[in-house]
Amino acid sequence: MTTRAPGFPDGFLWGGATAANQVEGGFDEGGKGPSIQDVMARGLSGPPTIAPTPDNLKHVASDFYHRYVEDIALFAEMGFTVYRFSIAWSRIFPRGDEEQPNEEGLAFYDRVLDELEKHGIEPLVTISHYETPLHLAQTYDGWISRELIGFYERYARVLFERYGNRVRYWLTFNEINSLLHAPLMSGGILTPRERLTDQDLYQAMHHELVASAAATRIAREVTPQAEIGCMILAMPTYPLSPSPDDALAVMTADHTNLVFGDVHTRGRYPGYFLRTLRERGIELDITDEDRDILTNTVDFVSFSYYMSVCETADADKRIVGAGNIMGGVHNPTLEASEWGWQIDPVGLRIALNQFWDRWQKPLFVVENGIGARDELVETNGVLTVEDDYRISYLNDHLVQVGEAVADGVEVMGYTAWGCIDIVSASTAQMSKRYGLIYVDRNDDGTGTLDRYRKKSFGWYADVIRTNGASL
Ligand code: BGP
Repeated sequence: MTTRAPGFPDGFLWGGATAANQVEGGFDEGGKGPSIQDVMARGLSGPPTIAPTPDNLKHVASDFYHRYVEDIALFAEMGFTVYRFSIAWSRIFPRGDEEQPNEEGLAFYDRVLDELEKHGIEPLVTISHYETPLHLAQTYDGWISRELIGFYERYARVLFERYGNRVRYWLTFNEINSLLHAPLMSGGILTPRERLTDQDLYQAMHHELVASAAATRIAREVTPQAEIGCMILAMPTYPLSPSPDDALAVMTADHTNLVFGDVHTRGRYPGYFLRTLRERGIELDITDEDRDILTNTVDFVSFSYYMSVCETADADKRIVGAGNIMGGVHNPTLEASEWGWQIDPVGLRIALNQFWDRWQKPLFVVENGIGARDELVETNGVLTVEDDYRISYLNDHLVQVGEAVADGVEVMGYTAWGCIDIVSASTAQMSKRYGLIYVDRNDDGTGTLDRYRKKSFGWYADVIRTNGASL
C-alpha cells in the first residue's frame, strides 16, 4: 500500500456514487415505466429479453427505493459531503415520450433530496445513467433516432425546473463514450451489434452530444447557478512497446474517447474525428442548429476510472484483456481483479493530468473502486467484511489524486463507485461488490437486504474527516 499524505484543497467534495437502476429496485412502483435495464437480466453477457423477468436482480436491486433514509444516514455517518446518484428517466417519463411527467416519480427524488439536505450532503445528479426508457428503445431504436433529443430535452428541463434550486452539480450522460462499445446499455439501441452500421452508431453519438449540449443550454436558462458536467469513461492507454507505430496506435485509440471531451469543452468536432468519418464513409446528418447547440460547453469534466490498458499496432501482440466495456490490450506489468480489470493507481494521476492539460476545466472523479467478492464475517460480535483489498485499492488511487492536485490539476471531488453494494452493470449480479456498506443480497435473489458496515467504512470516514491526511 502506498503511503504519502497528499494535499487536498479545502472544500474538496468527498462521497460515493450509485445509479438508479443498480441501487433503487422498485422497478414498477410509483408509476415507473420499464427501462432497458429491466430486460437486461444478464447485463452485457446476454441478449435482452423483451419482458421483465423475475430473475432480474435490478428489479429489487439494493432496495434504496424503500431504504434511502437509512442509506443516506449511513453516508452521513461516513462524513460524505457529496452523493452522486442518477434519476431514473422512466420514473419521470414512464414511456419517455409523454407530454407530462409522472408526479409520483418526481416526488420520490424530492424526498431523496430532503434527506441529503438534512445531512448537509451535496447532490450530484446524473440525468441519464444506462436507463433509457424501454419504450424509446423499442419504438425509436434508442439514440439512433433524432427524436430522442427532444424527449431528453423535455426530461432535462423538467428536472432543472423541479430541482434546480437544490441541485448545483449535474452530469448529462453517464460514460457517454461507452455508446460506441455498448450501444444497448449506453444508447438504448436494440439493433444487435452485428447488424448495427457505423453510420447509425455514429449518428446516435451525434444525437447524444447534441442532447448533452442542449441540456447545458436549458440549464443556463432555467437554473443559471447550475454547474453542468460531461461524464467520460477514462482508460489511459500506454504503448505496448516503444515503437512509434505503437505510440500512434495509442493516439488513435485515445481519440475515440477524447473526442467526447473535446466536443463538450470546445463546442465542435475536432479534425481527427472528421477524418475518421471521411475514411469510414460516414456522412453524419449535422444541421446548422446542431452546430449552434454544440457550442454550449460544459463547466466541468467528470469521469470514471477503474483501469488502464495498452495498445499496439502489431496484430500478433494484440492480446485483448477483459476491459471495462471497452476492451483493450493486456498490460503485462499490472495485476488484475478477478474480472480482469487491471489495477493501476498511477494511471489515475496520468488521466487527471492529461484531461487538465487538454481541457483546462475542473475535473471530478465520479467513479472509482474495485469489484470483489466479499464475505460477511463476525468480528468482536459485529458482522462486517474485512475488505483490506478495497482499502488498499482506494487508498492508492486517492494518493494519486493527491499527487495530481500537487501537479496543479484542479480536482473538485471524488465519489467512490457503488459506495453501498449494488447490482453490477456488466454482470448483472450482486456478487461483484464495490461497497463500503454491505447489502445482504445474493445472486439468486435471496437475502435480508440488511446493511452492514465493512472495514472500509471506518477507513473512508477517517479519510474524509482528515480531508485526505490519513491516507
Ligand atoms: C461503469 C458504470 C457503472 C458501474 C461501473 C462498474 O462503467 O458507469 O454503472 O457499474 O462501471 O462496473 P461493473 O458493475 O460492471 O463492475
